[in-house]
Amino acid sequence: MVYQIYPRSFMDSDGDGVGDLGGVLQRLDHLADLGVDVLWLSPVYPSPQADNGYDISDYQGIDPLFGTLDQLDDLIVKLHARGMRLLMDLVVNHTSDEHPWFLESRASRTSPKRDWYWWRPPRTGLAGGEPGAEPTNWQSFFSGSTWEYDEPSGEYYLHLFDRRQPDLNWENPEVREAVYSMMRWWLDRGVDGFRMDVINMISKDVAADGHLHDGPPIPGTSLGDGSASYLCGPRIHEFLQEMHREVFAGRDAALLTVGEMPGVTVEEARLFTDPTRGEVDMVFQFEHVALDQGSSKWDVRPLRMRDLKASFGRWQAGLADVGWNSLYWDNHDQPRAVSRFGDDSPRYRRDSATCLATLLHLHRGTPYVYQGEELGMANFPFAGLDDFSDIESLNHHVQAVSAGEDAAHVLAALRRMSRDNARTPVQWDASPSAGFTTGTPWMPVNPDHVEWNADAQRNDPTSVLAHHRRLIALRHENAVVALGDFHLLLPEHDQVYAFTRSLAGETLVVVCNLSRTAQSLPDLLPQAVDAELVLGNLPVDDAAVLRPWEARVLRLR
Ligand code: ISL
Repeated sequence: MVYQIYPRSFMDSDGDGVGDLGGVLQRLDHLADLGVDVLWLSPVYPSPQADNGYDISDYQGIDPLFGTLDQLDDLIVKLHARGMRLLMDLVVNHTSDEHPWFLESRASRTSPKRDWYWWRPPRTGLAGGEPGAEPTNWQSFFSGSTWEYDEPSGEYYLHLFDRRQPDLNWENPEVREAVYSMMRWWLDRGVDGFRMDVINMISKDVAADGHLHDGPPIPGTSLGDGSASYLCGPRIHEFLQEMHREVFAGRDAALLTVGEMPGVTVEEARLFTDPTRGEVDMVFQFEHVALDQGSSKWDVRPLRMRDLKASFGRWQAGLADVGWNSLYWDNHDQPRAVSRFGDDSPRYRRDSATCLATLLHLHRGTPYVYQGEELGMANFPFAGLDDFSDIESLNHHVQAVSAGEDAAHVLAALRRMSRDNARTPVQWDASPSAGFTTGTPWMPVNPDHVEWNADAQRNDPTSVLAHHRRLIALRHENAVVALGDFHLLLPEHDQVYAFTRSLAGETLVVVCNLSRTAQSLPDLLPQAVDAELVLGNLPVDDAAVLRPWEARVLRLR
């Protein structure tokens, strides 16, 4: 399994309130105890931190905020000594607007690096900066147009995310070679692979004359949806195959790559992860984290269990013979799973966190655990707008309120969906700063840390932490968990999520009650009633009754 560290919120070693590499080094025992195989480290490179490091100004260094290159080297050595591997975050769809490449590109229309980014003149007949003069109507992920006007040169540059994150032009072979050479440099240093940020956005659908196409209008705005022009664009497979050849070929076959791919379909994922094609090992898909959303992530809807089953079920089936799934509930961009898919009321928080974990870890694929998920960390009780820090949340608030949305309604959506929910400090102990820092934490610690923390759980066999340890060990020790075929049961049931995993004559039945209502097992799965209990999240008093949020892994006799 892969454990994700968002360094600024993991552990602070120098008291400045921001987590750092020294902090990661101090907490290696926690990772080893859990059974982590691979550590994915979110960006630690020099960055103005407009998007907490996803805006990189130097790909080959460490931001002093996080420490030094020596510490990174030390981390590689210490992880390897404990049998763990390190994945770095590769953010190459865009750079920071303070990256020297962009500064040079911006300097003049004739700069040798002008073509390293997407520069375009204003729309014909309109003056630069005038509303509607943007080269395309695309809406950016972080609100507003994807185009920023550069007064001195009279042209716009493209940014799918914030204006401080200009998109690199992958059409230019020099850009690609610069990226590959940087990747080789990290591999030569000993890192074991990359998690590739929005990697399915690097190829844009551009006409031979350089023209980019408008997208369909987005209702209620003057903007359009440009995603058809940049999600899995025309050259995406070519670029990833080239990267594979130029960077990974001939190196250790154990190197690992995972491509983050918003909007990727199962059919595309089969191509991306087919080992014979030489692209990436697995992708992060977004289908299951969009099931509780309407027109946007801020339009929160109730999740229907059968939709979740249908979605996971299709991905399991789609990548059964070719390719490989990555499995996640949480990461630094998602609200906390126990609050979102589980039940974070005091009565059911522990049970639902362990139930969700069982469900995820028993699927076929590589499970990802995001820091704090193994402790059952929950969403933050945001009081007001001042408590938010994330660029996406703040930009959305400005835009939504200025478009006339009710401020209280916008705030309510932020509370549930803001990425800040995932970014509060990891709760190590019950002390005032949760053992995260001796200073003032950059984001407030969740007040529930007095009860919910690693210290309280480490030696408690019933804890969320102990349950994660057991799930991870179960996969390590059982080939059927790692490799068995997946078969969905009860597809129409709205509370019980059940499936089998089978390999070489052995069959496990996994049954999870994702509700507060007790369920009768004989009515649902008679074959499971007298099966052998391999792992459960609650003590079983009555084999016939699945209690609220109970999960069982059973072996058919
Ligand atoms: O967070 C999201 C949900 O609203 C997505 O739009 C998210 O921005 C998208 O999944 C891409 O995420 C990645 O790239 C972003 C960065 O802000 C995210 O933290 C990163 O995971 C830009 O680099």
